[in-house]
Amino acid sequence: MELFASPMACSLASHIAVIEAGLPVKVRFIDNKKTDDGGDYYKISANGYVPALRLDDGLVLNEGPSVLQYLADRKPEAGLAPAWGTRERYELIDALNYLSTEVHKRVFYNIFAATVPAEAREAAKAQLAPTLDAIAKRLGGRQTLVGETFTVADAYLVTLLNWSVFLKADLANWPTLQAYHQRHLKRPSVAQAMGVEMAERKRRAA
Ligand SMILES: N[C@@H](CCC(=O)N[C@@H](CS)C(=O)NCC(=O)O)C(=O)O
Repeated sequence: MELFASPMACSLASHIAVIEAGLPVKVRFIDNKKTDDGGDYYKISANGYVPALRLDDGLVLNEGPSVLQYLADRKPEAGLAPAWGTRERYELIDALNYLSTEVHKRVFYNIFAATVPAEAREAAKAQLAPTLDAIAKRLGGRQTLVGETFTVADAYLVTLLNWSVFLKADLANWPTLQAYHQRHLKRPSVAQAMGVEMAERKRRAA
């Protein structure tokens, strides 16, 4: 399997999941819609976005929630997703879809994407604090977003909280989110994936 990713983009969540699950997945960074061997990334992802997980049979999954759940289901013993059919599995799907649509696309995408008109960007920036309020409410007093242990929803939320910090949102205003973020930054899989991705960013900036 191959995971196509961009350093510190939303694909970081899938990179964390790969490490957590200990799966034989090659992580390949794309740059300017080119793969690491100079290939046209649009031939892999029709939309040109990451993450994309190419399975050994050639099927490409290109949406964060499906990539994350596929990886989790390849290694059930890693506990990255509750079993299918359980109440908790639907909580996980709910959390992933919420993060992907309401948080990632509706807020962060509109802040970061160069093609978004200034007015829409300002509107999205104004949504950041209320969105962090909503996430803090969803997390409540728990240590993880779904159930009692780390799941792929946490891998996704850490990624989004990284962006909040990058945008200078002071997480001290959301103490439970700040504590959650700091705790998860120390998780070995998160530290490892972020170390690799930050090094790739540095290499590109040099
Ligand atoms: N619907 C996709 C969206 C993924 C997405 O927006 N990826 C961003 C990086 S965080 C990307 O590749 N953007 C580049 C582009 O859209 O050209 C998902 O939920 O995974």
